[in-house]
Amino acid sequence: MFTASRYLTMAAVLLVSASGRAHGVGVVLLDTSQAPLEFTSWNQGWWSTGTSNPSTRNSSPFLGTYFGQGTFSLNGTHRDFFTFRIPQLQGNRVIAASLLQHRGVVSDTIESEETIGLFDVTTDPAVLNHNEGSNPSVYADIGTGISYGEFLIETSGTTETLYEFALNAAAIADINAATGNYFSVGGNLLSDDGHDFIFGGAIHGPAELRLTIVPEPPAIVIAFVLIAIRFQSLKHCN
Ligand SMILES: [Ca+2]
Ligand SMILES: [Ca+2]
Repeated sequence: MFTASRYLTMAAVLLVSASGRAHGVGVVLLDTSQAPLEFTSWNQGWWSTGTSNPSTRNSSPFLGTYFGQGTFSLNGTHRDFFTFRIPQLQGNRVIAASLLQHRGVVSDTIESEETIGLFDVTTDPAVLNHNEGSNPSVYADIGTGISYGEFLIETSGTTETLYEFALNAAAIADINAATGNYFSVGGNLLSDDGHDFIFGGAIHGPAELRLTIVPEPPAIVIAFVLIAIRFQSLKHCN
């Protein structure tokens, strides 16, 4: 006779078996040079309402406000974006994700600590990555919406200093929903007080997205767990 406790034991055995099948936790490392949406440029860049981007080939993830001189300058406030092609995960799911970026050049007047906000992007990835001219609606999208986390960073270091931004549960859910498609993140320098920028000048390689994955439990395991829970609740009712 099957009892609730026996169902629970079977479910537990199957869970162990399932996790052993795919050898536990794995890591997938992606970057913005993969699956380019335009020419040979990386799937990253900036949009601004204060200045017009001269070329969609510009992959600089310049973030914050610049006031310069000259015929062409970057005068204005900038938000940045990153797009990654998420592969099919073949029976796995993402449980953690981090965006990795080098510091690049910062403004002379930047504070020792700044706060960066990362956001969801609903703009089509092809439109997002055609970052030439200006586009107020794209600019709004990449700096607002569903938060993927706020990060207090120290701005000291070198152009090669690597930041790791651990994305929150909302981002992880969107990444899992984007397998086989593009996934984008927008950036906004939340603590910018009119003279701060980061990620300027020499950038040491494309931004990366590091995914931690685990095997999905097979449907039969989920079914056994649900049955076990059902038996347990019936037992408590009797
Ligand atoms: Ca572009
Ligand atoms: Ca948004």
